[in-house]
Amino acid sequence: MNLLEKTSSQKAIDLENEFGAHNYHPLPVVLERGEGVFVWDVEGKKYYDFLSAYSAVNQGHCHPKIINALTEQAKKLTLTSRAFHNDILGNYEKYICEYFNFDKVLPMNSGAEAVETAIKLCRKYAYEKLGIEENKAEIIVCENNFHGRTTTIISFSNDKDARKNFGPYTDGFIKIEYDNLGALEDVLKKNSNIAGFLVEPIQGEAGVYVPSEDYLSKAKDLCEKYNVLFIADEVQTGIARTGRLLATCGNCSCPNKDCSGVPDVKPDILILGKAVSGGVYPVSAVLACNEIMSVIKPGQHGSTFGGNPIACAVAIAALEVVKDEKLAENAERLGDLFREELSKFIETTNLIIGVRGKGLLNAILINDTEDSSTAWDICLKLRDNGLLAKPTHGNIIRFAPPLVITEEQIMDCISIIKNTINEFEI
Ligand code: IF1
Repeated sequence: MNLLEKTSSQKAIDLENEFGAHNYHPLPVVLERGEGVFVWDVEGKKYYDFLSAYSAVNQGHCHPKIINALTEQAKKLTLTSRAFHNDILGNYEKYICEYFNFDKVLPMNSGAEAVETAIKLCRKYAYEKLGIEENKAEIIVCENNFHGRTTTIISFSNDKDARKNFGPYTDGFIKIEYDNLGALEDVLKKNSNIAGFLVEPIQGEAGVYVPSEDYLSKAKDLCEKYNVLFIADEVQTGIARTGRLLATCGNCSCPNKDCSGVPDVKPDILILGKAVSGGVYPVSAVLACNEIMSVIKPGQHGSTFGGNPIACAVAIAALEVVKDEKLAENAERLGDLFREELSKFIETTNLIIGVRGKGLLNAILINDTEDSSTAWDICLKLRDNGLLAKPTHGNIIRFAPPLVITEEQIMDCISIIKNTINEFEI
């Protein structure tokens, strides 16, 4: 081969650089194919995927059942808009409502759209049912949250990159410390215009920050006490990722686990995205009870693609896979194993100072300053050794493989991670 000739990977990267907006800084690897827990680059090198498209591909890449649902539906009917009915939307709505034990669903496409929908729903409910004066509603959110990229959502972010020079911002949000019940009650006590509390059950972007065990149930109790809506953003934590169908899952109708003994933290509004479709198609959803959802009337909210026939067919199949393949149980069992093995390992190295997470949403904390490139450099070595992961804020590496991973595969991945870090130290 002519050494001066560029590789396929380099060509693909160059094209993105030249013609695409530079709104990302991807790991230099160009993927061409995926199957289950594996992806292949354009040169044919095989990798374990330890990001799962930010927890969208929980069911594994190109799951045959989901792809079949996609292609069969695509041959029949793709989009009607909501100006007409279609023959699958109602079936999907019934299916997802029963699956998560809610009365009603509002289908959207991206996670951010579903968060926006939840905010609009919460505000409207506050004005029409809670008696809050128009335009005065406030929603409590947490520091270091990540809920998406729209103008309103970044208005209550405290990530500089996500916010700076995108103003003016949307009013009506009060930020409190995450995992701090005192701070939550303070605001609820002092302010009579609070409409809701929007929270991630585990903060993903903040570095897989798992709150204290009773945080969510006590926060829900406080919301009930002060009559405000508890809104869970399970876009990343939902669909079996954390070892339960939902990270807020208690004594609910979880099809995978007997949840008895764990407090039920049923949100008033549940926001889902990503793995609702197994990463095959953009599908998001907002679920609530009849009373809450009834405030939205024709013409007041919608989307051209929301609830389209392909989305419905794909989501039903993707949710069936979660049940059929007992992905919540697998995530819980292999997540425990993963943290146990890595906890033992980090005793032997001073490069890693901690491992944390729940189910198969985990992270390791690198012993270096926030702005150092150590996490990035480790990810490059992991890539060379056949495992793809991405650093997140503060020198943290997130590990979130597809939930279809087997014990043998996860042990193999643990070896790759250990060897890479050992190699790195030399
Ligand atoms: C990007 C993180 C993950 C989310 C929660 C809503 C959304 C997300 C809890 C919006 C999206 C993504 C988007 C992705 C990076 C990413 C992410 F690193 F920022 F935190 F997953 F870990 N709520 N999360 O995590 O969903 O509109 O994207 O469908 O590049 O923005 P979306």
